[in-house]
Amino acid sequence: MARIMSGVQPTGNLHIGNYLGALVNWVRLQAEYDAFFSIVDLHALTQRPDPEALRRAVREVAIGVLASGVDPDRATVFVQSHVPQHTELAWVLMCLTPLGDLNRMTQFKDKSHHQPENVNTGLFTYPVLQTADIVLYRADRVPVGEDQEQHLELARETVRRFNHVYGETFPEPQVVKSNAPRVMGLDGESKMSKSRNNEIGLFETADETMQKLRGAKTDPARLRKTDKGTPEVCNIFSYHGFFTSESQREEIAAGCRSAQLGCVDCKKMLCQNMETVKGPIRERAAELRSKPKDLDAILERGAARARAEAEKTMEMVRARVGLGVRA
Ligand code: AQP
Repeated sequence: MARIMSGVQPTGNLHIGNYLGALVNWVRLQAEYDAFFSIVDLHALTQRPDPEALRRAVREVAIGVLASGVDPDRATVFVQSHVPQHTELAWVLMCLTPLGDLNRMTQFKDKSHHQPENVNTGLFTYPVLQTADIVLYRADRVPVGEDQEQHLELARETVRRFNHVYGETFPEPQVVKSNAPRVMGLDGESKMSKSRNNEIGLFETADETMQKLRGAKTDPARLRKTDKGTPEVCNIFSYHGFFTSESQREEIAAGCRSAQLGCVDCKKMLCQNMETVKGPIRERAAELRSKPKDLDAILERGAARARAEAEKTMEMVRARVGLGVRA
């Protein structure tokens, strides 16, 4: 069975961008692949989170992954820092990665811009740790959103370099494209992000979501209810693409174009449709939250399997690069 690996950062609450862009795929792919899904807490340290908040976020993100339908009996679900081999391999790969390659990473530039007070080395070497996350499990495929494609290209380059220098060791990981590679934020300007305050939370109630939707950008040319709108340029209409049936979308588009349907009503319909997805996830999350020991056991089981696989890889890597004492 081919293998996939993917991760999610515990940097805040999961949002519908993470759900549509990543988790929906994870659930689909766990049936076809030997899947490794990680809550990548070492990556989250690049944002210097409050320790208690980080611990909480790790649990909440794990709960979100499971509540979305990832089955720990099928997939290996684990926390990155429970497998120390990630950082060991990252160091080996860092020693193979030219500075210039990392300098080109747009996410580093973007994140440095958004946290100018904390442009740390971890933020810069983040893609190398991400490469280690993938190749540690010798993954063939990696499901990611559009924002991660450049990092994946770097991972492939690193694999080629390692295999060239030390002999064929890792498969070159291929991207599995998401059906929702870039879900936009409520601002309609940047991708939905945990740290940008532009998100619809996966665990939010319908009331909380509606409150956020009220202030969300729509067709900028539609200033009054009586103005005719253009659904194709409306961010809210793009969300309908993920949550609303085709026939209702056609009705909404016609109502918007003719000014028969106002933006608030359009948002209410979206909120209702989202709730049919988010409601059951919220219920499963509440159930998981009420049994913390079960969650611990799931994550410990996942970590044990991940460590065993990671150690197999590291034994090979250490031997190839010349680490360890051997006669
Ligand atoms: N807006 C998005 N649209 C589609 N996919 C998305 N992903 C994230 N945002 C969107 C995908 O979700 C997975 C996990 O992402 P992550 O938590 O590891 O990091 P991220 O991409 O940096 O997500 P955020 O929410 O933007 O986090 P912060 O604000 O902390 O940087 C990945 O597969 C990602 O592609």
